[in-house]
Amino acid sequence: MPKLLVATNNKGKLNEYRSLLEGIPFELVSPAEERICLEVKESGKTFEANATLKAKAFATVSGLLTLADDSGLEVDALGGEPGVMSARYAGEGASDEQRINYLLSKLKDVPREKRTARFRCVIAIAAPDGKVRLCSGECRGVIAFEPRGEHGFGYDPVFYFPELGKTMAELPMDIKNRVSHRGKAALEARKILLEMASTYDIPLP
Ligand code: ITT
Repeated sequence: MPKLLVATNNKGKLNEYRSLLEGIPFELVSPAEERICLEVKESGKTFEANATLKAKAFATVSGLLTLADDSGLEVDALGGEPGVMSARYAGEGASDEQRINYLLSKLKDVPREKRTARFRCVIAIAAPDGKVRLCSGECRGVIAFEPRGEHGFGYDPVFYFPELGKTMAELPMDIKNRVSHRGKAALEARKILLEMASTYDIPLP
């Protein structure tokens, strides 16, 4: 099977993609497994631009078909912040806990009905020849007043789904993958990858 490099340094994302892309006719490999150590400067202003930057950079270095995602949280009461700054919201090197505390402090006077937010995910699939395909997904929720749950990563403990009565971090990974921004984007990515596999002459599942 040809390899697909899942170009992320975020272990939470990598685990989710291993489950989300199960059964596709590519061998999923990580940068660590390919001995690639690369930090791409995310200088774009949009998720699309940054996903493309990451996927292209890793595809060039590895020579492999590469999938990267740029994702994050957009909070309505903060005019869409942290957006593309989600990973760096409380400064470089901050922990998930510090980012959550920073977000909660910014929202401390915001009442429940104004705490609406969405997670967005843009996936870029880049071939070593420079061609890129994009797909995206989003999910809506409310920012909770305090963290709850142990699953997932990032802002999951404060991203609350009113219709499920749970935060994203209270959902086991298979349920998160059914409702999440990444899960929705990955459904599209799966279609694109199956299409690409047919051009590699691989038997489809
Ligand atoms: P890579 O660039 O190496 O993939 P990263 O963590 O820096 O890893 P991003 O630049 O896309 O990835 O930043 C996304 C940030 O948005 C991530 O660090 C989380 O803080 C947040 N985020 C994205 N998806 C999330 C999810 O499913 N659950 C919780 N937080 C998420």
